[in-house]
Amino acid sequence: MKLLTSYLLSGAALPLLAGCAHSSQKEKAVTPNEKPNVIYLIADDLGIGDLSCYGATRVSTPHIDSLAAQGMQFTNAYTTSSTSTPSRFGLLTGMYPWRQENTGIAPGNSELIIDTACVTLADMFKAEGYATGVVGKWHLGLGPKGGTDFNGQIRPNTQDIGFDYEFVIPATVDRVPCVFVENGRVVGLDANDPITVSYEHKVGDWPTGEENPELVKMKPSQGHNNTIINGIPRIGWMTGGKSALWVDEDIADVITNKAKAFITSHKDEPFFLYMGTQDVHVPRVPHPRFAGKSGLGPRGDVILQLDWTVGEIMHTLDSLGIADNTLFVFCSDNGPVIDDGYQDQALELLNGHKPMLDYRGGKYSAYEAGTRTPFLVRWPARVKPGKQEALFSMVDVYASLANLLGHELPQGTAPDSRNQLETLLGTDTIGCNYVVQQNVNNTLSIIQGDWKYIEPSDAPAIEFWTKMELGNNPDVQLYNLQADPAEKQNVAAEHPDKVKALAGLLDKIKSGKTE
Ligand code: NG6
Ligand code: CA
Repeated sequence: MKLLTSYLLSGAALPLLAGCAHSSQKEKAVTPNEKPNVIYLIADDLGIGDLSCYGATRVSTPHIDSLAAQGMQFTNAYTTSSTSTPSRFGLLTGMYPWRQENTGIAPGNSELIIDTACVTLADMFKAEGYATGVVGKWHLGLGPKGGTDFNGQIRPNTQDIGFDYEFVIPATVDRVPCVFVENGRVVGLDANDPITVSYEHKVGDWPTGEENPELVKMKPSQGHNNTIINGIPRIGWMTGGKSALWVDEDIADVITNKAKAFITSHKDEPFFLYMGTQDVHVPRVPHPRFAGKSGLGPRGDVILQLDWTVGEIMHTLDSLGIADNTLFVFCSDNGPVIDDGYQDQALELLNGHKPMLDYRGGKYSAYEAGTRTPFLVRWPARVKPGKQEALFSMVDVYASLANLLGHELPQGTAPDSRNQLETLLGTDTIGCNYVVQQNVNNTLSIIQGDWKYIEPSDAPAIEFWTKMELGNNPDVQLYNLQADPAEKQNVAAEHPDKVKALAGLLDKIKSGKTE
C-alpha cells in the first residue's frame, strides 16, 4: 500500500523557505509577574456548527458554552489548513505548512516533521520560564526519518522541540500504533513483546479488517481495513505491544487526567499546556457514560464527551484558584466531516444537526467549512467577554503570544506569524489584513476584507468517499463572503481587478514576502 500521504501532495510545487524569516515584535504587553498560564486546547474535526454557542440546537455543549460566555467568541477565525497535520504544524511553528514538503496527513510511524532546529511556540514559552506540556493527539510524527521505532526511547520527540512533558497519541486514533507515548516511551510496553508497525505491508499475524471482516465491531466505509485493534480496523498494520494498547472508550478519561495532573503539578508557576483531543475524529468511540446520550449517534456522543473534557479542565482551574490568570484557547484543527471512513451512522442520525452550519465544504476543503473554526479565548483577568468578529488566523497565535510576553523572536522564527495580540485580547475588532488557507491538495485561498480568492487547481473537485467538495476548480474562484457566505456564486468574471489583486498578493506571500 502506498503511503496515505501521497495523494495529498499533488499541489503545484511551492517555494520552500530554507529557514525562517523575521517577525517584528512590539513593546511588552504584560509585566513579568503577570505571566498568565496558557492552555491551548485543540479539538479534532470539530465543526463551527457542532457547538450550541455557535448555534447548534440538536446537541448541547454547556461547558464549552460557558467558556464562550466567560470569554471571547470568534466568528471569523481560521486554521491554516483543512486537515490535521498541516494545521497543527502552522500553529506550533508560525510558518505556513505548505512551505515545507512533508506536512501532509502523517502516518502513525512518521518522523518528527518539525525540525528540531526550529524554534517552536513551546520553545518560546520555555525560554520565558514556563513549564511546557503536550497531552493528547500529536500527529506531527516522532523519531528520526525512516520510520519510528516504538521500542525503547523515541528520539527526537516533542521534548526536543520545546515540551518538558509529553503524553501523546502519536498520530490519529484510526492509525496504528494504538498506544500512548509518554516522554519518549510507549506506556505499558512489555520489552518481551516489541511493537512492529508498517504502512506498506502486513506485519505479524494479527487479523485485519480486509481478511477478517467478521471480527470487526465497527465496519469501515472506506479504507480502515488493516490491523484490527479492539474490534476496530485501523489504517496501517501493527503487531506486538499488546499490554500497551489503549482502550478507545477510555481515551478521553486518560488524556483528561494527564492534562489535569500537569496543570495541578504546575499550579504555582506559569505553564503552557497544549492539549489535543481525539474527539471528534473517527473512530468515534464514546465512553459508556456518553454512549447513546446525544441522540445523534456516536458523532454526537463524542461531542458530549469533548464538552465534558473542557468542563473538567475548567473545574480543575477553578478548584486550584488559577482560572483568572489562565489564558484558555479552544478551537478545532480543521472543519467537520460526516462519513470519514467508518459506518457509524453519522449521516443517518444527523437529525437536522448542521456541523458546517450553512458554510460550503468541510474537512479537506478549500471552502469555508474546511478552515473556519470555532475559536474561544477566555482570560478573566484581561479579556472582556463578548463576540469577536475580527479576521484571525491560527498562524498568528505564535507571534501574538510572543508579544504578550514581550518575547523577542530570534531571526527566522515563526516567519508567517503576525502579531495580532490586540485581536486576541479583544481590543482590536478588525483583525489581520488577510488570511491564507490550504486544502488537502495544497490548493491555496486567501481572504481579504469581504473577498475570498481560491487559486485554480486541477486536483479533483470532490473526494469520492466523503462526497466532500474540495474546492478545486481549474478556473479561478472569487466569492464575496459578506454577500454570499455560502460561496454559491463565483463572481471572478465580474471582478477581474479583485482577482488580479488577490492573486498577486497570494503570489507575494508564496514567495515569502509577508507583512
Ligand atoms: C484520511 C482518512 C480519514 C482521516 C484523515 C486524517 C481514510 C479513508 N480516510 O486519509 O479517516 O484519518 O485521513 O484526518 O483513510 S486528520 O483530521 O487527522 O487530518
Ligand atoms: Ca482533524
